[in-house]
Amino acid sequence: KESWAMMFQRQHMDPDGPSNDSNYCNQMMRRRLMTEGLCKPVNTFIHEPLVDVQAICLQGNIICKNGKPNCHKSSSSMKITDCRVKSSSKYPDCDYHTSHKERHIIVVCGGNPYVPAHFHASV
Ligand code: T3P
Repeated sequence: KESWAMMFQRQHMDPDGPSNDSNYCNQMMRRRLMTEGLCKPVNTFIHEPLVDVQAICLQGNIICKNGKPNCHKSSSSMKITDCRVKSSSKYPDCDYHTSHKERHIIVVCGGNPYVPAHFHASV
């Protein structure tokens, strides 16, 4: 079974990316299996080394939007790509806007070892 940690890596890690074309999200959302059953509406890919993203779990502990205390904000800004489904998109032809950004990211950490399990937000 896929663990939360493995699922986070599948859905959110692309350290060697992005390829600089506007089709990035259409390709990656399909390749990473987020267009099965529905088009996942919003998803962020992180273009930084895995160790640097895992290290966020040791940084700034903050309260998540749901009131839980296990959110962590990166001390540096990170290269990310936000994928957001277009309003004209019709499943199974999932069609996404691609936007490259540099932001601090907030992840939810869990488990032992204590590693990223969910993407929370970028700020
Ligand atoms: P997951 O829990 O699989 O990481 O918030 C619901 C989902 O949307 C959650 O998926 C995280 C994802 N999401 C992003 O990937 N980027 C964002 O900026 C936001 C707000 C949500």
